Amino acid sequence: MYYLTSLFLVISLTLFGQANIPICHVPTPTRLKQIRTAKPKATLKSVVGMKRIPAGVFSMGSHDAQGRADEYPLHHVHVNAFWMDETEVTNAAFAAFVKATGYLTTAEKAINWAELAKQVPKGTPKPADSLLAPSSLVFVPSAGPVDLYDYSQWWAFKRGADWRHPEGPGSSIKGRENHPVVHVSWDDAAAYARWAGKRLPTEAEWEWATRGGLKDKVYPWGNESVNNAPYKANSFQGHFPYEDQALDGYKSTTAPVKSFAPNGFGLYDMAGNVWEWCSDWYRSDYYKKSPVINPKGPSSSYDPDEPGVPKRVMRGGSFLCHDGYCSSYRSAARMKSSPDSGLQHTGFRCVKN
Ligand SMILES: [Ca+2]
Repeated sequence: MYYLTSLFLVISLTLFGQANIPICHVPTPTRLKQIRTAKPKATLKSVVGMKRIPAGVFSMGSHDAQGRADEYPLHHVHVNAFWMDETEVTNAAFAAFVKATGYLTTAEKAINWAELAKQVPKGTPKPADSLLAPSSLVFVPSAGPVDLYDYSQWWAFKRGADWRHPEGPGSSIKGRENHPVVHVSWDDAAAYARWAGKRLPTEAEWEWATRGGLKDKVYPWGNESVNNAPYKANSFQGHFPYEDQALDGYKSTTAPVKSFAPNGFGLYDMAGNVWEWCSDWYRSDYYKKSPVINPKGPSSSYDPDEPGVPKRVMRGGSFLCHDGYCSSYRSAARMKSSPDSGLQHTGFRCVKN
């Protein structure tokens, strides 16, 4: 049985409950397939703003009981050397891409009902056109404590929300040129990467890079709690999802890139700030059969939470990650979403050989 692939559907069609999904896998609702029209082209070849990540062997996966089921078994992986963006792709950089190509992001296009109909139960009536208008998912804090199994309590599918309008109509990225771009789908991120003469990192490259040369540590900075000052990442302090105390200086929103100290490889914001897309398809059991040398992910996706929805990997957690809720700024933490989903806390960075 297919699960709905977006909060939009959860709200508008009221077809499914999420009661059996583990809390830690809840926070990233997905968006439905869109028509892909942009034709970006590679124009940039520079490694300016990138760090050389050395080749190495490391233990990939969780080293302790904090890990979720898909982070096991721990397995050794060799990764070749590569270049990686030292920061998440910023609004300014993404604007240059859009200016050069005329690219239209997934969130800026109306939902295609013919595509959507393939993923919902037969006989589902077509929603009103107004509900298929360009939209994206925006975080809205709840008024108080809520059922943490039900992400519709803090995610709203908002018409007009996109990378230029992170909180929806009326908001803008003016003054936030140096913040990571958000509301980008995997398709958008891959299009940017091609244009820039780069690519998205594999999941193995991403985890090797975030560890920054440290061996078997929980976070990119070591094992010290994310809640110990000085703060090491833009995350969520207080009571999720209704009271962000913003002790790190950024309340339920992005921080400018480089606001926190880099890891041992000179990479900023590998933990927190925004989720980062990887090139791999997501499979919950991939670590049981992963190749040892430069794994590139499975040939197809399988997420037991939503078996009918192909998904790509995301890493690093976001400004909405809370120590008691998902703690996905851990180096081993995995997340997944459909390639046509972009949210207010979803961005990316690129690599090249
Ligand atoms: Ca914060």
